[in-house]
Amino acid sequence: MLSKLFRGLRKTREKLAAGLSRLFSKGRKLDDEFLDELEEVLYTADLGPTGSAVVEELKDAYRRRVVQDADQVPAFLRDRLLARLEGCGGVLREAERKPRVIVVVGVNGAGKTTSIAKLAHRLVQQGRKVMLGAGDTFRAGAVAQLTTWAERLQIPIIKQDPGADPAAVAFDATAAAVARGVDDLILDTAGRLHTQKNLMEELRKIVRVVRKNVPDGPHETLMVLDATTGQNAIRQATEFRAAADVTGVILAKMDGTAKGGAVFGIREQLPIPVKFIGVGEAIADLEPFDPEAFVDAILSFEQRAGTE
Ligand SMILES: Nc1nc2c(ncn2[C@@H]2O[C@H](COP(=O)(O)OP(=O)(O)OP(=O)(O)O)[C@@H](O)[C@H]2O)c(=O)[nH]1
Ligand SMILES: [Mg+2]
Repeated sequence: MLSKLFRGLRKTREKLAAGLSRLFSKGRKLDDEFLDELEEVLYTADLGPTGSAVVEELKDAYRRRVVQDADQVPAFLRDRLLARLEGCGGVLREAERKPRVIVVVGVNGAGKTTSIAKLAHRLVQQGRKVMLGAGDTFRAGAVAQLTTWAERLQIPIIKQDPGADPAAVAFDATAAAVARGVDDLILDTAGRLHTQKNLMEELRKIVRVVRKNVPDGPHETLMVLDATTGQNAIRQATEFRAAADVTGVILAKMDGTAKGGAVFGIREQLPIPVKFIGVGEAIADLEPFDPEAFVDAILSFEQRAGTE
C-alpha cells in the first residue's frame, strides 16, 4: 500500500520524475550537459537555490572524480538533500507541566484552522487531552469554523464573540486549560499581513498573556505556510518570523502542488524546522515531517531503459 505521504507528494514527485527518468535513462553519460539538465529539473519542483547548490556540489564531486557516472547521482542527491533537512521532524517540544501551549500563526487562507484540527486529531489519537482556543476573532466565521471542528473531534473550545480581543481569548483559554488539566492547548490566531505592525503587537500581546497563566509557554509557535505558493511561502515566512518567535513550520497543501521542493528553501533561508506537512483536506491528512521519507518520496522515479 502506498503511504499517505507518498500519495500526498504525487505532484512534486511526478514533476521531478519526468526529468529524472530522462536523465537517468541507461547509457546517459555524466557530463556538463547532464549537470545543467539536472539543475533545470530540480528547479521545476521549486528547489530553487538548493537545487543549484546541490548541483554545484555534484560538479565538484565530479571534478574530483568522487562521483564518476550517472548511476551514482541519485544516491548523491539523496544524501545532499537529506543533509539540508537536518533538524526537521515531527516532534513537538514537551512542556514540563501541563498544559503544553501551541500557538498557530500564518497568513489568511494558509491552512491554519484546518491544520489545527488535524493536529488536535493526532494528539487526541495519542490519548492526550486537547483543548482549542479560538484566537482568530478578526475574520467573520473563523470562530464558527473552529467550533465545528471541536464538535467533530469532541474536544472543548474556548471562545468569545467575533471581534473580541484575541489576547482575552488567550487568557481565558490558558486559564481554562490549567484549571481542567488539559495536556495540549492549541490557539488559533488571525493572519493579516497588511497590518504587519498591529499583527506583531497582537502576537506579542498573546504571548505575554499566555505567560500569565503558563509561565514557560507558549511551548511551540507553529507557522502554517501554503506550499502551493512555493518560493512565496518562504517570503511570507520571513515576514512572519519578525512578528513571532516561530519554533516550527507546518507546510499545508503539499498534495496540491508540484512545488514541494520549497521545503528546502524554508529550511535554508529561515531556518526553522519543518515539523508537519498537510497532504489533503481530511482530518487525518497531516503527517509528521520525516526527512528521509520525504526525500525518498520525491526522488522516486522509474529508470527508463534507454539505448545503449
Ligand atoms: N488539499 C489541501 N487543502 C488544504 C490543506 N490544508 C488546508 N487546506 C484547505 O485550505 C483552505 C483554507 O484552510 P483554512 O484552514 O481555513 O486556512 P486559514 O489559514 O485558517 O484561513 P483564515 O482563517 O481565513 O486565515 C481550506 O479549504 C482547507 O480545506 C491540505 O493539506 N491539503
Ligand atoms: Mg482560520
